[in-house]
Amino acid sequence: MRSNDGSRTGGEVLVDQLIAHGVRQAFCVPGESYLAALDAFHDRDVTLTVCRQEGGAAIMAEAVGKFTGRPGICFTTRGPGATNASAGIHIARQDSSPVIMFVGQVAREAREREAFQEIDFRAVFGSLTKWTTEIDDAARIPEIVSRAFYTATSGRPGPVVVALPEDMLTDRVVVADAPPFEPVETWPGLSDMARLQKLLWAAERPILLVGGSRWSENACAAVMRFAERLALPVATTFRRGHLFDAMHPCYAGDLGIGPNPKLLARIKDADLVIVVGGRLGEIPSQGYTLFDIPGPRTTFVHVHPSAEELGRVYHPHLAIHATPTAFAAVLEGVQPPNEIRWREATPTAHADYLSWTEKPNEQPGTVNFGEVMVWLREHLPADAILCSGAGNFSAWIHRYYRFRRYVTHIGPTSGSMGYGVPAAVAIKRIEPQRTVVCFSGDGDFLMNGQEFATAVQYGLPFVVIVVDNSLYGTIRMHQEREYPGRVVATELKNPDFAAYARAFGGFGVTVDKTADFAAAYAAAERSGQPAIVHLKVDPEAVTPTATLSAIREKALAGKA
Ligand SMILES: Cc1ncc(C[n+]2csc(CCOP(=O)(O)OP(=O)(O)O)c2C)c(N)n1
Ligand SMILES: [Mg+2]
Repeated sequence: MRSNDGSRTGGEVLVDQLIAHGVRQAFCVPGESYLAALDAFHDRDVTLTVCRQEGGAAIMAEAVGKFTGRPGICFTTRGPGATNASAGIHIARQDSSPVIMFVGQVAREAREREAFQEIDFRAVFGSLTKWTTEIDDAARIPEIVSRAFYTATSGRPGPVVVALPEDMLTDRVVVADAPPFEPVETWPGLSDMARLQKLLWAAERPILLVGGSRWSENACAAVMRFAERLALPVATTFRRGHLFDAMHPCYAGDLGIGPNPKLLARIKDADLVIVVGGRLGEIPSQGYTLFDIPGPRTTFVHVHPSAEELGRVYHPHLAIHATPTAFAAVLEGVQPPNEIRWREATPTAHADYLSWTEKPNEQPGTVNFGEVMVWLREHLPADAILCSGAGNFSAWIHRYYRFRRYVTHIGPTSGSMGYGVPAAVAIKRIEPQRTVVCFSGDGDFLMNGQEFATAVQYGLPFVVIVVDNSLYGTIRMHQEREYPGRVVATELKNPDFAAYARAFGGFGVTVDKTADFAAAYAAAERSGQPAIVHLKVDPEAVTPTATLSAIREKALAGKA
């Protein structure tokens, strides 16, 4: 309840800061530790989505951060809530997504006694976040929350954890709101761009790799225009396929797990590699084998929004400390050389991409997931948003789907299972008019499948495709490679996922033949409810190219 004397509780001041900084959606699992903050949502125009597990709430916040570039917000309770949420905080870190998690904390007077559910947040979250803090004085909420927004978004974005002692939230204070924050852009210098132009003029076989965060629709369009003017081949890095239109004549493909060998060869052979936005982490760098560390032999340009990332792994010939949005905005000033020596190679790179992704291989069993992905690529609207978790099933998405627009793929570059369902809930919540499709493995789905209940509770009609091979398939694949025939802890006995959907109040359908998929998907969409399409694939079909048995036999032959 708001008072008339101009004072507000700590909880009210906190929620008013969220509004001041433009927050319209937050995600939570309630806790008695932050009742006063919950109460402040009662009369305020911020939509609070109540979730079933804090891991789900934190992933929802991360998905909002990834989609909007502004901090996704979640609220959790002390030790048990915050530690449940830690998977989402880790994703925000690895994926460079802005997230602020507010956590209830024991009363100030009880601290350090290991009071009920007390944890030392700075110690527990210190290495996962960009900043972890605790607010001791309600009058400082505007200052600290403002800093949290700047910290989460500036440079390389990431997670911030703010602990809220329970009694601090009920203190009454008279304090002004903070002015609204705006993410800080870092612009490349004129001399940086002149040096980049010089390197391009000297190049024979350049390639641009785009990844990371701090992009926008305009920035992606500017990079596409630049690529067109210079006939420059462009590849996207792991799970950032949406940064460049796959059907653009300069698109050379996706540099993730199991990339097109022709793309890899092209990157290895390039005499100028320009990495924009990403870190070129372990997955896109193919286990750090693509370039020498610290000194790549090819001419290496790194454009990154964080000064700390430049030179961290790769010594760049040219380091440009800039956000991708600012870098893209000044690309118009870069002139092509008189003769573009690589002009002929770029259409070949695109043709190689198209033929690599055109037609799925034959697969064992009656469902070919590759053909399902091709059907979806031909039938989903170009602005449909695909959410996915981690597991081998995602290889078919990366291989056969062709992302055409910015943030049409929301997936964890951190490879965290259980991501898809909560991400789809969050995206459908903020973009209700867009088509949202979630892809989960059978293992992956059950890590946060409980958030399907959240989708039902809020009436969020999206379709989850559960790719069920009755396996922790990725691990089984590695197991067969390293320890052929010695199966341990990788087989799964699964529920009927269509019945699971119905039990939650959604729509469920099972597909065990490729030809039945289109009708099942149409029925799921028509239902107007959250829906699960349970896709039963053969355990042998463990990758788009190799069967389980073939992987085992190859490993056995190698050991013989
Ligand atoms: C949270 C989390 N736990 C464990 C892992 C390790 N892991 C990676 S893939 C995988 C199996 C995925 O199984 P499933 O979702 O069924 O997909 P599949 O590989 O069978 O297609 C596991 C256990 C992980 N990446 N993330
Ligand atoms: Mg599986």
